[in-house]
Amino acid sequence: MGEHALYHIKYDTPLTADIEGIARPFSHWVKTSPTSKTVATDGAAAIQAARVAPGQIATLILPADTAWTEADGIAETPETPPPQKPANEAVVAAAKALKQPNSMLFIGGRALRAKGLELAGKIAAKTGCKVQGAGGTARIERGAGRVPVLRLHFVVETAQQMLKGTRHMVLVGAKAPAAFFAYPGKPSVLVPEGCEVTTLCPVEGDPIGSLEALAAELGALNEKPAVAEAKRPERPTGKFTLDGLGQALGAAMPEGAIVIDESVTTGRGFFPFSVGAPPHDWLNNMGGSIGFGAPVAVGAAVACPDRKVICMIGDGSSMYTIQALWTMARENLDVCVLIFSNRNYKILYSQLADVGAANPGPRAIDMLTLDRPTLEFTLLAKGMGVPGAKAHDLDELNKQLTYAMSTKGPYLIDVVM
Ligand SMILES: Cc1ncc(C[n+]2csc(CCOP(=O)(O)OP(=O)(O)O)c2C)c(N)n1
Repeated sequence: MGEHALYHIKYDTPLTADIEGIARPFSHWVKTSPTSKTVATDGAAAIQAARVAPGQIATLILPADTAWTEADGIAETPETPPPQKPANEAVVAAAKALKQPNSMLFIGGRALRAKGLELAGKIAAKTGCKVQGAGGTARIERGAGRVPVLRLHFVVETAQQMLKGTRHMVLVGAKAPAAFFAYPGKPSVLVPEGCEVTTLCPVEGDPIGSLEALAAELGALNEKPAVAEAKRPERPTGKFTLDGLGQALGAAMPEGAIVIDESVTTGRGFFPFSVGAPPHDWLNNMGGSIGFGAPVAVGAAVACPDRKVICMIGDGSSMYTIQALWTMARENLDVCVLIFSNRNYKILYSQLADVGAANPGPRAIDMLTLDRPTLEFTLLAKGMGVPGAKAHDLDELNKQLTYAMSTKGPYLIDVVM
């Protein structure tokens, strides 16, 4: 991150600010490198900090004059301390818990990559435990041949239903499940009453090493995990339904697709329709602030130019970072952007009801609608150099998806719901 030359700060010119203070809430590691001589070693330390499990944000602030004064040369990046392996007692305790009836392996972080899921699948095959994904999942490797997993639902009652009856929960790379928000009369803690929780691996631990140790302790390493078979849904037809949208996606996504999911209320039930699609990655927002989808799609497409990126965004969320379309055009990134135009901040209606505001008045409703004027996403895209089209029903969407999947470069589909 840039900063004025430090000798310039006392003149209080524009852009003078407490930059460390701004960066700190979003960073695990913050440092201002005072001179060009320290930039290399501080840069190496920042890389080391960023590599600490499960992945950290390191912010290195560089005063302007570090760019125009002599440096000392390249510094070696120190080894990153490896994440802690679980103690043997923790492995034994987790194995004991999972051997009980109604047990659950609750996983997050790197446990959701193919290798972690395979180990979780072996453990489930051996013990009969349920495998449940956390609610916040940065990246899941899924599709045909992989062990399928569901994310814990955002809605409290649905999440409780998913966890119901669990008596023993073992955490690997995840915190004990808690509701996203507090609501009057609803629990913050989602762990069922009387359920015993065992932490095998904390979020900053080593999920793969932990699952390996657990599988070995259980004698599960040679088990055959239940994997998703290769199977796509039929192409749906007719009017839009949420399931139909999931089917259209499951029918169209190519092997190696990177799906960015900021679909908010629209895509919550999409997983079953792509469980047997060719292997792909599914990226979700770990934070909760909207606007993550389009910039993450840019990053994914730059990182993986040979893979199709499918970026699903709610119409409300899309408006926070819509300028990413211009970057997609400028860099000719292979991204298919799907905007779900339900003309509302739909999730906020249920949030309002959940805090007890059952009958919102016209002014409240007005703050949740996105219809006056109607957002013309194909025109916005065109203005930023991205071609696109509207889809008014599932048949049009199938056609648009077929076209977008068979051509390279950015393309936007406005799903007019
Ligand atoms: C930066 C930021 N601003 C505001 C919010 C509050 N918020 C959460 S979801 C949401 C609306 C999302 O609307 P949309 O993307 O259209 O999806 P829908 O709810 O209609 O499915 C808002 C405003 C937030 N989480 N982050």
